[in-house]
Amino acid sequence: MRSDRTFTMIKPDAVANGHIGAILAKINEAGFRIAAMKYTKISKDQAKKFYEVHQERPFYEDLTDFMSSGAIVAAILEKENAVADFRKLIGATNPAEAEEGTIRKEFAESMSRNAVHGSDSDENACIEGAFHFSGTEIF
Ligand code: IDP
Repeated sequence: MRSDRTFTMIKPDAVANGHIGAILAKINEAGFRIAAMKYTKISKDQAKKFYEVHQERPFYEDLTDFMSSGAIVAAILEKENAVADFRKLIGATNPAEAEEGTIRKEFAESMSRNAVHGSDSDENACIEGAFHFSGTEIF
């Protein structure tokens, strides 16, 4: 299992609010290389599959409605220690608890509309990357 890749999505709130460029700048400044990227939209069924692990949680319907409500940017990012370093860069799930300088502190609207996704393990980074990209789309 490689540890130098993570998977991210710029979520519909941040896209609609015009933050794609600023968020990508922060990602680049933090030393991540973009290995794959697409501007896309996921269906409700794809969102349900992607967030399957949360299916028993009370926010599952709202989360999957939201994630399928508008365009997103999906990307695979490369850097040593990618998963942990990217989680640090995005900050806590709840932007009210996110540290200064993190992406969620700066761009998230709320706990549910929190601007970005970042994989939580090397295994999930691999699964989530494969959810959006085929081998020939990763450079
Ligand atoms: P993470 O994105 O920081 O890893 P997770 O616990 O994996 O957080 O939750 C996935 C996503 O579900 C969060 O990013 C957020 O959009 C949403 N979410 C998590 N907990 C809540 C909640 O208590 N209320 C509403 N939405 C939530």
